[in-house]
Amino acid sequence: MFMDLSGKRVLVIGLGRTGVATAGFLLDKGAKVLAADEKPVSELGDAIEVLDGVADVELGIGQDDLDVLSRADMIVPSPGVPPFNTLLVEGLKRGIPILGEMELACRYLKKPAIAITGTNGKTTTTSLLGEILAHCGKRVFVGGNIGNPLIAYVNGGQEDDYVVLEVSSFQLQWVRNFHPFIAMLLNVSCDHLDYHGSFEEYRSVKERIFACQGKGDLAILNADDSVSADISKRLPAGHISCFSSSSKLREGMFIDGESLRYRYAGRDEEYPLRSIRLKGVHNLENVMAAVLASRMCGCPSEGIIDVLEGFTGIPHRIEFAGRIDGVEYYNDSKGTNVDAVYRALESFPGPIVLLMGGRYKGGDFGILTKLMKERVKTLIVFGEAGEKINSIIGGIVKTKLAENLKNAVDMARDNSLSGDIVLLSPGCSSFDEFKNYEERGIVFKDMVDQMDRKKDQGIWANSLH
Ligand code: UMA
Repeated sequence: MFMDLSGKRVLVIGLGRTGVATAGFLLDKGAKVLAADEKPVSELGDAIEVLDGVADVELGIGQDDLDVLSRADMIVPSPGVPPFNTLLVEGLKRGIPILGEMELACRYLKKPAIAITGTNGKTTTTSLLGEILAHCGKRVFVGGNIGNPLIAYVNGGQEDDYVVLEVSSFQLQWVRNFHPFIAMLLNVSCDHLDYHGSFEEYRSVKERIFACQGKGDLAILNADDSVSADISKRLPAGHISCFSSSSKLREGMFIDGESLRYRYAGRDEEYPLRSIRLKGVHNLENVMAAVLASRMCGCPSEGIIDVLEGFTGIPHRIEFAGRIDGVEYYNDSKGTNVDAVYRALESFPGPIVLLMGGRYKGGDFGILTKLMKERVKTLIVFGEAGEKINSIIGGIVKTKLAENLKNAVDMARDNSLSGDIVLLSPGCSSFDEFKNYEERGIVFKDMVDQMDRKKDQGIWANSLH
């Protein structure tokens, strides 16, 4: 499936992490790169440092520069470039091949891939699985949506035993030949409707993770998820393993009293809940998915338990940010959709001061109503989506409107008492105020840190409660 890229003119759209890595790969293969971005060249940061002045790279192509299409033999859009992008729509009309970065990379991948998708839990499951495999003596590359583009990996020596990939719906948008020998779908709920246009489209894009699997491959699914149940009826994989947090399965993995139980082909193994340090039922689902995959790769259960005992999660996902005057602050900046907020709320009995806001990207906030009534004492909405969230769920509990994250954190401090949880779980993307969810999470943690220091210096001790 290798392609002869030598001398080909390839239009790369988007010059972030993926675009820059893709351009590097293409240049190594002898292609010419036509590099387009919606931002002016002066704002391209890293891309300029790497690509400016390089022979065979044409920079400064705009998003509406349709003339470039007459010179392009192929298009590689970055994951964040939506399918309705003008260059993509017109390129498709003109019959120019469009390959996503994952598609291009998988054609050069020599190592077995394990791919993880789902609306929530992808990053935790990917990191955990990577750690288990490494602990059990396997050489492993962990990449994809988690931050290291696969295209950069396939440009190197590929010396690992396994490639573990977090795969987003954006990365599945333009794949045809992507073939992981283990593919998993953790759950599917409303997300990224601003990109995919409809839930149906989002769901069908997610399903592409399984499309090229065959008899020798394994599909891992969540038995509690109705969308996955539907998908399971038409899977090409020869083996299917399921996990469930709500019912006992004849085969697969499920919660059984104080353990996770794994039953498969006569085997019966237990993973004690007390050895798992991650919070929340949703994380038990992530653990089960990672265990199923790692057992398939030959990792022994003792080695898996060792890792579970030390694994405390990933940054920005219900991450403990500090404790000030008995109030615990949690950073869930990666909770950028409604389902993630639901899962974060499930993880704490309350009382919770909940911070939601950012840029609205669709989703049914109404599903939070019941849990909010039970657990949230104050809702603080902020940013571009603040008014909208307020209009949908604002009346359910005491609600305050903040202009931005900083005001929201100040309000949270003033509205919390010892024993409360302050939870930033925005349910929206960060792009109205920040570069990405990581930056938002770091800013939140810095604010908590500052608060702690001010408290130590007695700066606002008098204004407290
Ligand atoms: N751009 C355009 N036109 C557009 C949109 C973007 O020109 O219509 C340009 C931007 O100006 C920018 C560049 O494209 O210069 C950014 O490209 P990108 O958004 O694809 O971002 P990358 O830096 O390449 O990072 C991507 C993933 N980003 C997205 O999917 C939005 C990263 O996932 C991933 O870690 C990285 O590739 C490596 O694989 C981030 C993410 O937010 C973490 N993912 C979403 C999520 O998890 O919900 C899917």
